[in-house]
Amino acid sequence: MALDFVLTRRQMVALAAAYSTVQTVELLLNGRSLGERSFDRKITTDGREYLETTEPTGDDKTVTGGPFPGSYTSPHGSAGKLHLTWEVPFEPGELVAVAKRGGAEVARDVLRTAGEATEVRLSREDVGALSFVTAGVVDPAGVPVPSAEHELTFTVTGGDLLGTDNGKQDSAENYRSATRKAFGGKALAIVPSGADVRAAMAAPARPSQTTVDASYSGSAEAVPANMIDGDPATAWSNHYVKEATGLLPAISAAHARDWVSISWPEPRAVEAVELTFSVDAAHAVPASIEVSRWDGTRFVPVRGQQGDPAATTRITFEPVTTDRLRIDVTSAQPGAENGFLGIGELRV
Ligand SMILES: [Ca+2]
Repeated sequence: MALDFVLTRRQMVALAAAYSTVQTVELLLNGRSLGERSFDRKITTDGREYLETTEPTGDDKTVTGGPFPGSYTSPHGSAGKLHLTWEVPFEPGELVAVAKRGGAEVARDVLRTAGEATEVRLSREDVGALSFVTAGVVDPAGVPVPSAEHELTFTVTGGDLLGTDNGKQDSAENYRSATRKAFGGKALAIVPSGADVRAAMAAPARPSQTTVDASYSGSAEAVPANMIDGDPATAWSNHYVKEATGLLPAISAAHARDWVSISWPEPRAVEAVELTFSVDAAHAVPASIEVSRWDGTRFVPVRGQQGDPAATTRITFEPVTTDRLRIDVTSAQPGAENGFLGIGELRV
């Protein structure tokens, strides 16, 4: 029995996936049931039973016939997924998956919203002459912080450090260095079994100037920095066009929502943001704008927000003292080719 989650957290909507060898799983968010989902029982071509949902997956355009055109065909002409999914509006707290057989719980897995990264916890697995020591960044309650990218430094006594890694495929860090950035909140040190390992976490560098970020950028030319370069002609944008491949058709479908954020080196009082949105064949003014401030642990919506979405708009709110704001924007035409969002300038 194995149960796990994949959580794509985009602050507002989480996609929870449960992988299970049990047919039925119930998902609960802060104690509220989000419903049960079940696999169907299917048979492989060599006669063995396995679990799969029955639904179009849209992952193979070369399939033009049968009951699920456009989807990879599983044995005996069906299609489906090997995991169960729920789309969950984001709220901080606890997400629990309960696997059930005949209505009785047989396994559960829990994901909790992490707070501020404050310490490193080590776990080790001995394999023959080697120890694989995993360093995990956690919050004060011990909850893993999957977004942590702190630099970790390993100190080894009673043996030599043999190597470090973090699972990031495009990392250019040296595998023999004692210092490694966390990826997904984790890094790994390999040492001779019996060696003692400690790990220290460097505080993330405070930005020395105003910085900006975004949940997603559609291309290398449309980066968040374009929002604060003083040039209205350059913009951050979530517009993308995925070229067609052998299996998948070209895709250019606007996200339902994205966010941008802005941070300063020191907290300051703010009471308004000014935004200029891109309006052209691909971009439209957003359907909604929501401003949140960082309270030291999480983003919370500002109070008294006023101002309607427009090509150039000023959003005001009750004054707050903060070092970070986030602006959530939703598309007026989600899924369409002309519902993308672009911000030329963001002024606070
Ligand atoms: Ca600009």
